[in-house]
Amino acid sequence: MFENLQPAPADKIIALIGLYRADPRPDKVDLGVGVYKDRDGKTPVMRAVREAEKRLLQSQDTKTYLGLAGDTGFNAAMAWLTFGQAADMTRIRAAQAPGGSGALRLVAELLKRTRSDATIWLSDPTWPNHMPVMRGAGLQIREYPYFDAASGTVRFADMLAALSAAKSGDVVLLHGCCHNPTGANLDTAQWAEITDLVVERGLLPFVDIAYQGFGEGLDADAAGLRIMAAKVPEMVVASSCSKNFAVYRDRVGAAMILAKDGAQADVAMGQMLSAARAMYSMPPDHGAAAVRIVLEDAALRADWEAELEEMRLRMLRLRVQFAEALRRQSNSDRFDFVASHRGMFSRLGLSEAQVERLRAEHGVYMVGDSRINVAGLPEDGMEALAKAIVSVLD
Ligand code: PLP
Ligand code: TYF
Repeated sequence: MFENLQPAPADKIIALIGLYRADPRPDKVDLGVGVYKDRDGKTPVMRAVREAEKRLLQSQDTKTYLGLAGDTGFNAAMAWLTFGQAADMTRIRAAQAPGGSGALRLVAELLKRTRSDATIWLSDPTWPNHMPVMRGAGLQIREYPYFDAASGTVRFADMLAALSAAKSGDVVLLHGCCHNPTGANLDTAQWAEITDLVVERGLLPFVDIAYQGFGEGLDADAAGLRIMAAKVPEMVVASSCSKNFAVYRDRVGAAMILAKDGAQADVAMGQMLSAARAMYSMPPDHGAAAVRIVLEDAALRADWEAELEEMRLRMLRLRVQFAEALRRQSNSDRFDFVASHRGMFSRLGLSEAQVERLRAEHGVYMVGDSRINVAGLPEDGMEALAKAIVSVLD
């Protein structure tokens, strides 16, 4: 039977992990996969998460099933973390999901059940997994322009114009903060404008928030989503704890629904859980239980917020240092946008051939579209890295 299969194309971001590991050069630089790293290149378990895991180990006396929505305490805490204290919780429901990716798929399945011919608009460019996840759920895909590579900024007028052509009932996927792969984000005034547009045209906003706390701070990173939630009749959200709790492999995320009223929220939640049942039944517990313990305990939560803030500030510092080194090495302001971007990523605007040369000649690894993971920038090798980058420019 399998003789009929063709090899599947590799996930280009994940493939970089193996390429980097196999490279024997001691001064190689990993700017590939979007995983936070400290100064030593390590991705440690966060202090509060480790403590929560200890408590879990001591207190957990059963591993019996929890149910399709997973840990209800986790779900409530995630709804508050995302929508904030001002939100109308009577209209919001949250279901634990296997990572942000699982949450994206779960929401997409709900959309498919709601509207079998649903079209979803993705930013061009977007995270490469958005396409297969949405297609996998059977949604039609359209794209809206998002990024101006020359200036490193959002093509907001073009984005608005494209979305003005969307049909009532179409879905618009927005990155809540820290846009992947570009690092260019909407400001709050732009979120307000998009909110007016989706209300006016009857579009459904779908916010993917995978880096809350990595850009401007925990609340600031959710500000756009919250502006929207205060005005729109309905919206859906996929949130990930992979990065901001550093629980990547434990697969922790939440799929959330804001409905017109509590009764519709309950029906939508029931359909979403029925979709979960058809895919994997129940989500994995461990990571979500640890996150719940952190969010419900004032001291652990404060420690988590403090460590997250250290990570955020480190990435900001690296951005400034890198932009300065590139300015010196290139004698130009061409890369200044790196300092004003937010989150883990920036797109440098290099060609695939230039990215390949950096890998082959300098041991510098980045995604083929010239996306860099800012957390991988070498604090003590910034000048050499900037020099290598400038050396492959035309
Ligand atoms: N959405 C975006 C934009 C991402 O970059 C990621 C990657 O981490 C995710 C969602 C979901 O990640 P995970 O499934 O690991 O939580
Ligand atoms: O974009 C990234 O690098 C992260 C991690 O299939 C990631 O979001 C990359 C690819 C993938 C899953 C996660």
